[in-house]
Amino acid sequence: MERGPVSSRLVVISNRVASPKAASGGNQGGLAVALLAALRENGGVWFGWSGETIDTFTGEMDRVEEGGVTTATIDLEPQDIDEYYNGFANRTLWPLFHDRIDLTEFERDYEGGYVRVNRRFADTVHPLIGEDDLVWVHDYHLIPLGRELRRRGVENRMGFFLHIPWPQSRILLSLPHHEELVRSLFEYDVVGFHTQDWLDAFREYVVRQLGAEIEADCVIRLDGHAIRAIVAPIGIDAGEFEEAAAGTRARFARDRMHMTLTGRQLLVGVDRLDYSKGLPERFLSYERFLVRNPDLQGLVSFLQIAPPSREKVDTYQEIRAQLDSLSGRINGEYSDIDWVPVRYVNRGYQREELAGIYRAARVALVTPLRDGMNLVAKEYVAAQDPDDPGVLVLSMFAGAAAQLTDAVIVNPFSADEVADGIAEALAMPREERIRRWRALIENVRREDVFWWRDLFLNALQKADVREPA
Ligand code: GDG
Repeated sequence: MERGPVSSRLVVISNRVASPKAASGGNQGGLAVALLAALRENGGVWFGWSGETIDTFTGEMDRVEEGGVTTATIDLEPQDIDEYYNGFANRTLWPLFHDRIDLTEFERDYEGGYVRVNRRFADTVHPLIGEDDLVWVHDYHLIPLGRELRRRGVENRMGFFLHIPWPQSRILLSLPHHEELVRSLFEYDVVGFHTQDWLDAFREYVVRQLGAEIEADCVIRLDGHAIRAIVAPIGIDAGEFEEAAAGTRARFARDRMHMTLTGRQLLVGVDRLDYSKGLPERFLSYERFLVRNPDLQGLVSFLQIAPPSREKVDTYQEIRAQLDSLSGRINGEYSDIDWVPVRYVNRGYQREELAGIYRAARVALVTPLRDGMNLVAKEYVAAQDPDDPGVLVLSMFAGAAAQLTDAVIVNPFSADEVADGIAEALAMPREERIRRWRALIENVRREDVFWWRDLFLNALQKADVREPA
């Protein structure tokens, strides 16, 4: 396989933009680190929404240049944010693509806002794209952006990466104008997914529903446009995370944890507060574990870190209320004067602190109901002590399960199975923990975020340049 970075200048476009300052301070995720590194090496632009609002859209960009990288952001109108971000992206596509048709809202205004903001993005970013630049668009917020850029005469190589799952056709069919949305993906040259499952679901839809033809292994043709549809599982910056876990700040967090654990085994979960992450199911599974293993009550402690997200969307308020009530009920029922079974924390921590908390935990519970990849699973592995590593309990419905096959794989919908998985993880002898962890860390190190980036960009670099329309 071809490795190594490509040489073209890059234009990265995503809903939000990572700040080079925060990334160099080690306070941003692996994705930001990897993309900023490529932008620094090749020069380029990262474009997106500033997170701010403005009364009337002007298309004026806030540009910050640093070390050959320009970050360029625009402000959006409150209506744009309601309809595009909180609307079509997070009330329609997110739940639908995570198999939650029951939570999906179909509103014409949302779709209108989505198209409008994609046009605004295209109008503003278009002049920043140089002749030989590679254009890399990220995620479900911006599916039609490629089409909008082509309409404005952009002939560059353009790639799209989907960070969330691709749904089964029967689910996608419920989206009004689904065909138009999916057809717009054929304006890119490369379309990437985390797993073969997501790619297969995409292929099934475009072949059966749109009549696309599979030409070669990963080349799909529709109406004269050929795209390369590839599997490119995202990784983490494993080296950086392993270092963070061994650093002072991590050690401090770990010591703080150990002080309160007084010999108990720690189970940890770290997730954005999102219904796709299977948090109520996880709490109930842990309760099932306590019921089934009365001798272990008082000897374990479950810490769930869940920083709130997308708070304007009601389904996110509902999941929060549900978890407040569940954690309260479980604690009310099982606590003792000197033991609380669940510590449920609605705040975020610094990355280094998280690394220390992961390392203090004998078991990680990563049990989403549906997840494009799940980076927490990989971070947990990277943070472990090689001589005494913990055990990853991982949902079969996380994209990460395709790579992390040496985890304890569970069905997150079955409280019994997850409870058994917890018991198995806690009872696992050290030799087996070490054996499994070595297999896991080997994958996390090899298929890291730089490997992912190069895999995608090499495929994109190889694409033929489009003929002018
Ligand atoms: C989407 C897809 C895919 C969490 N709490 C804190 C914190 N985090 C960090 C984690 C991790 C990241 O947030 C979450 O990444 P995930 O991959 O788990 O999930 P999503 O946010 O849903 O991401 C997902 C991903 O895109 C990449 O393609 O894997 O499937 O849904 O890095 O560590 N970070 C800090 N404090 C916290 O309290 N600093």
